[in-house]
Amino acid sequence: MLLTNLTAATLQGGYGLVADAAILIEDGRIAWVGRRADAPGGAATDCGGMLVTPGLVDCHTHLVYGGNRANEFEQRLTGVSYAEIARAGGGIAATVRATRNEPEAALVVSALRRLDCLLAEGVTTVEIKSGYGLDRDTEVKMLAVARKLGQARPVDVVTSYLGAHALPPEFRDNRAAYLDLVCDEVIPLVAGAKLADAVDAFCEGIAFSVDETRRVFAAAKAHGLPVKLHAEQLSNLGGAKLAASFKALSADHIEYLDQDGVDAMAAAGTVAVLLPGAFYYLREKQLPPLAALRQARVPVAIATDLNPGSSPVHSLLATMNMACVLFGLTPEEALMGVTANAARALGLRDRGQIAPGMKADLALWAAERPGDLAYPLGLNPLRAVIRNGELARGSLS
Ligand code: DI6
Ligand code: FE
Repeated sequence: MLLTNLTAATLQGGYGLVADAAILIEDGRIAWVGRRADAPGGAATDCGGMLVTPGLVDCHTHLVYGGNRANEFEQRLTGVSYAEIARAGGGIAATVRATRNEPEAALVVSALRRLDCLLAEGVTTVEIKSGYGLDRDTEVKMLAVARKLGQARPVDVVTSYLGAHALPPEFRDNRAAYLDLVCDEVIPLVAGAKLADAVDAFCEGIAFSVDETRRVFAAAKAHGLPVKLHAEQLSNLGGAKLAASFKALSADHIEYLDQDGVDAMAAAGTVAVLLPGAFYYLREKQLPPLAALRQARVPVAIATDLNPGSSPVHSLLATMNMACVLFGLTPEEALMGVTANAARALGLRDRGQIAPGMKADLALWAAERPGDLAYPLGLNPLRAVIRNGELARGSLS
């Protein structure tokens, strides 16, 4: 397939713009990209001047879950805090109860509705975490649902086991026994069954300590799984530094990250994943240290964090806009954050750029320039998606 009459944002070193571009696709991969005038011959598909980018990558979601927490959104707006709701048995614990009670088929149906919102905006790779089951069987159920989503839709699903998300109520008086379950039983199981591609944890005062997280990471490494971490979201515990010491793929949230943490991430090649949706919903004030991350050349990705509590955000385009308006990213950084750097945050070196040898996952937009993607809110300029070299959505003309 030879695509012509495109403006290509290749994401090679920034936007990597090629005007009047052509792209040759062979066997599901990009075979060639460049100026149309230099393109190889053969039958061409005229794309009518559309903008083409790599397919988008949402590298941090919790989109498989049971129930609904709109009631908590209403409560918070009458002055009850996120922490008070959690102490009263709501919050993550409420979603855990609902997720345990829902059959797998029902979880697939509700998750597909959320996933379809992302796909409608050009997402071709999505990461999905467990962490709302906490017991072995419900965690396995969540990861199995995530795998099924990838068979039901034209999207690559990458999974993370997030057993260390919250302490389940049945272990209230025995934290060590819960970590035994996570490390000695569930990690070996989900690694062996290839249900999880990575292991995540929530390192925070209200969740797990640095020492507890270290134990989880050691078990992950022992079973050959890479790690990533919810770190420095509400306070600075030094989680990102620990993550970097395990060569983590990413440290996520990181509003409270300090210079020590930035330097450790830079040295380890750990990606900074910013989640402006959670910052927005929780009306946080502490901004992530963007200047220090830029200075240290830490790659920055952004993601929806789609979850029922702190970030019921179903739009990666809106997330790009929030990253610009709330965190001060440039539209170019925002686009890098949902393509090249998001792929890197998942350890995937075969996507996120339009370059020879890369997977032919492309999003085509009715837009003149790549800066148009982060600029509006609520406008979806997507016209077509190509996945593995085949048209998966929309039309090319
Ligand atoms: N950090 C978050 O913001 C979410 N999980 C996490 O570790 C919150 C998830 C929820 O409130 O359900
Ligand atoms: Fe999260």
